[in-house]
Amino acid sequence: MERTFVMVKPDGVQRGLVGEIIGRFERKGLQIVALKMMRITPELAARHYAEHREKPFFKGLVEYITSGPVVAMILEGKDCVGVVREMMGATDPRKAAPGTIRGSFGMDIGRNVIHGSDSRESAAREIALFFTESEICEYSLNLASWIY
Ligand code: FUP
Repeated sequence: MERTFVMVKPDGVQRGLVGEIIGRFERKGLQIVALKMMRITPELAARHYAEHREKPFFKGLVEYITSGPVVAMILEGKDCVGVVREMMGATDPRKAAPGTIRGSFGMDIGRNVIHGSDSRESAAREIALFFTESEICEYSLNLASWIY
């Protein structure tokens, strides 16, 4: 079973979209195995977005992601990384397909509501950055045989 890292960004929290977004993943059939509200420090932001360090938007990205609390979670399910990416939609919300999370709720690439890992490798790295082992709950859902 695959895991991915997902985060409702500060604009999603401010706009009251946390329940809507988590609800979509739950209804889809993905299992929440870790969940917390937290404030991202500039240090954590720099590590999380290390691949973008040289990009012109990096400073604004760090200011945005540290500007208010986020809701971080680990989701589990078959092909979870790809399923979440499809549900999120394209990075630029104006280009994201209607019905996706960004396509439904966003208007600006610098305020794109949600983050989700882009590969299994990124997921493993980001899960380790944001969560300790003791924050992850292993539990079986009796629903599993109805979803798969
Ligand atoms: P994604 O994997 O869809 O979150 O997109 P990227 O890793 O390419 O970008 C990470 C974040 O940088 C995006 F969520 C938004 C921000 N970004 C910009 O602000 N401007 C850009 O031109 C590209 C990305």
